[in-house]
Amino acid sequence: RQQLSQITKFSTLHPRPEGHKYAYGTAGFRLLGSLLDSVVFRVGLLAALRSRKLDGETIGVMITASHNPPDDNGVKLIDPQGEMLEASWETYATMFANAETDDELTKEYLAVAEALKINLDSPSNVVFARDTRASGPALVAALKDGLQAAAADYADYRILTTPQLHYIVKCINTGKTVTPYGDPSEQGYFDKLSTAFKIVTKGKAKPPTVTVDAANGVGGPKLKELARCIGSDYLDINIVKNEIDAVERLNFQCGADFVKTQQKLPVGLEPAPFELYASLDGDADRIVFYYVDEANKFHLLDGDKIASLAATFIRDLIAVSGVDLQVGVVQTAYANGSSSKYLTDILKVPITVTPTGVKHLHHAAQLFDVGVYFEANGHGTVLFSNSSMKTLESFEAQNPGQQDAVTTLLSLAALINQTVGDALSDLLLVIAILSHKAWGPNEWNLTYTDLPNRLVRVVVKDRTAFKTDDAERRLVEPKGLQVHIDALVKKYKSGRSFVRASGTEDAVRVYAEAATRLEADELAVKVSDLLK
Ligand code: NG1
Ligand code: ZN
Repeated sequence: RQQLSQITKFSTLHPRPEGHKYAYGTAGFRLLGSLLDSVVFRVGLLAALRSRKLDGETIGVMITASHNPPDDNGVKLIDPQGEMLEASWETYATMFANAETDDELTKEYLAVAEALKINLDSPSNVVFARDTRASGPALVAALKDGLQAAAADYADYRILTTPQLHYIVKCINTGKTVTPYGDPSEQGYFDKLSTAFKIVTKGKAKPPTVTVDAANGVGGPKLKELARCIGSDYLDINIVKNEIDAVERLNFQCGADFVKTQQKLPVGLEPAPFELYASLDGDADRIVFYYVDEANKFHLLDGDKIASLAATFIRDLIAVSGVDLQVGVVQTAYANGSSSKYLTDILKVPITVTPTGVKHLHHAAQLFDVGVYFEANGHGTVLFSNSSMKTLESFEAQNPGQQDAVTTLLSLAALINQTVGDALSDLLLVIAILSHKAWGPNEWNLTYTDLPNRLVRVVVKDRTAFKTDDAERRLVEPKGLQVHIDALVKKYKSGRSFVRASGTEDAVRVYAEAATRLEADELAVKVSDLLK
């Protein structure tokens, strides 16, 4: 068939580097940009097949390496409702990427089509975008070759944040339904968020200026445009680390990952006490907040703090409105113990704990009427179920107070990117809540005090030997190790520690928390020593 010979022909232009083993992990394929040409070409083929399997629904392909260094790049697929690629297809992605020859690749393409009864002559639609990395344009060219070889129709959305592309994919696929998600364009995204933000903050004092570290990535110019759409009467944003042309500075000594893992300010930032600061990552799907006090001490407001702020606010609005809906929070083992305790004991909000990886959190959050999920590193969002939306839309308020609360809830559902964690949407959400509460970062931080914690990366001979259960909180293999961890943890007040294999790096991670900084560090070191 013509398509198959095209694939073999185009594939010769994108040879697979010898000896490299690829794997589609929790963040798609991610490695040095120079090793990705053949992978991205092959992802193009897979995206075309995926769309055909779903009757021509539009699939997204995002080229980014998020918080990783500038020379890295990556590629991941977005399913029709803006979710991550369905897990069973990750295997095909890995298989295509590792095919040894052009012929083998073509055979696998045909084999997948046959196994899944995909008609190769049926329509196929794909949209794609990339972040600001230097290797992006060449990888886009490889992707286009893949899409062309597989005879897919495609649209190039050029430079976007990851969550913007998720939004656009969902808009396209819901465009002809009774509940379209929005206009499938970047302007549509800005309009939806800015309109919602203005409704949510209507009648409240103008929020104080927020300084945002954009990690020298795509989030900077996009946030600038979003703020312009909102207007300076409603919002003041000061963007720093916004040199997208200095490609080598992407995520360098700044950005959400740096601030969260180093637990310190972006290099060069000179903060004023008690003012609000935030850092985005390289593709603007993560955000953390922070401030310094009068003694210049740094205080981090991470994903756990965002989750509890959002859960409290939404729970209170639901109570005022009189609507019968339940808010739940989804966390991972990395959530600070104090945050879990605060949610359970003080807020009385139910918590689900899932393994690391956004798709697990997202699915668990879908089981609540309103599900708030955040990884401690600042990736997360809030999901309103379809039935909650219907309940809110048809609710007949008995008084203006109830009406106000319902209007705010509905506007929050529009302000929050429901497809995936979105730093720009989360930024507006936090600002809106703080302005409702007339809080600064210090008041927000005082809701509970984080236990000191330490995350250590340990390189081991074989990380696959580390198997866990109980949402990664307990080791089942290597056998016997968990008993020793338990014995250590018992010696520390408020001690907690767990060990798991990283899904994105060849290492295991040790997390420890305890009542004091000294003890948390000591526990982390002692548990790490058990692994040697
Ligand atoms: P791994 O490498 O599996 O720990 C890291 C982050 C996750 C998530 C993924 C995807 C930590 C401890 N882990 O996973 O939260 O963001 O990368 O990028 O931060
Ligand atoms: Zn990211």
